Amino acid sequence: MHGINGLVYGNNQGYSMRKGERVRWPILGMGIEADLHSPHWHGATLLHNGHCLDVTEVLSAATKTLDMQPDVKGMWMYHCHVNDHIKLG
Ligand SMILES: [Cu+2]
Repeated sequence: MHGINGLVYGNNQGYSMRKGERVRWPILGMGIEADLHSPHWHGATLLHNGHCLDVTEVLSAATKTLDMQPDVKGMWMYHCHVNDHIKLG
């Protein structure tokens, strides 16, 4: 199983934020050396070490801190792009 904030199979109820709000995303990868994750934020971009992105990679036992300031309203998907993580929840 693969989860976000400990929740699997689409049980995460989502995150809410306001347009223009400064949001910090701490990312932590867990698992074995084969567990690479590629979180993807639809609808907004983030800054990491001066680079603008909407998808990144995170290895097991690695962390990243990304900053977001949403500039549009809406409901956006957030998920991992690794195929078996999508299929297994
Ligand atoms: Cu993943």
